[in-house]
Amino acid sequence: MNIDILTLFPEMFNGPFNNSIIKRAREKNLVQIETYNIRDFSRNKHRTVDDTPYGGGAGMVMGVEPIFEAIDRIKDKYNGSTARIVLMCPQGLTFNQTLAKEFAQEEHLVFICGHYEGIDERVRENLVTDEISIGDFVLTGGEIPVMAIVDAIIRLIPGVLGDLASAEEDSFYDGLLDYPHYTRPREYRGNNVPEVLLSGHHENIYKWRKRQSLLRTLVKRPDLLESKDFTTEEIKILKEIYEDLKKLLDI
Ligand code: 4G0
Repeated sequence: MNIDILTLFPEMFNGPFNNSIIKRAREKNLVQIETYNIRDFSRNKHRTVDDTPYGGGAGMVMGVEPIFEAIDRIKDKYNGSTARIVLMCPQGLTFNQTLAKEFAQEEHLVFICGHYEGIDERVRENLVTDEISIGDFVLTGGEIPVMAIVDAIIRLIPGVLGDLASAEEDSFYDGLLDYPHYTRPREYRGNNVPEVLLSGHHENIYKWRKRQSLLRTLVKRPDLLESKDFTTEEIKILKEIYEDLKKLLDI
């Protein structure tokens, strides 16, 4: 996969994209990431990329020319790429794992990191295919959202995580929260590891984990269950949870 990022601060990406799993994915050529400094596409003497808004008002607006020319450069490089062009902004569609999976199927993605109070509307009208947000809050720029989204996408590219890890994840908690994890020691300051995990009984362990995932999701994020397709096994465990609760609450 090719990922191109338009930003005023390319150095910001050095840390996140040159460490750990993303670093390894790049070394293995599973993903090529390139940053472009929007300022390099400014044609004026002071290399500015923003200007005062038509119609007046406070603040500055990111201009059209540098962004169009940067996109031209990228399209040339891939000789007329049909890449999705994603603008990071708080008004966008909220990013989630479903979108991460969708983007992970693409061969080429372009991200535009906006700044200032706004961006000339003609960028949206002519270039942008997707407006994406990472949540209902405002940051100083789109860089940190791009880091988060690119990380979420890259870990889904085949070969980036261990095949075992990714396959397990897909089947086990599709739309559920993770179950609790423990490692040695089996007792720490009076806190014990659940007995079932020490039993070596794989079927019981599997069922305990599934139940924990379902319980956690029910308690912490019930909204996730509304759009989930339950397996027959999950429905069985949910009914057991329901019966246990009835007994507990005497109803
Ligand atoms: C306001 C994304 C702010 C408008 C970007 C960009 C938060 C997010 C910014 C724009 C951001 C998020 C119109 C490009 C930059 N803050 N929640 N700040 N435009 O994902």
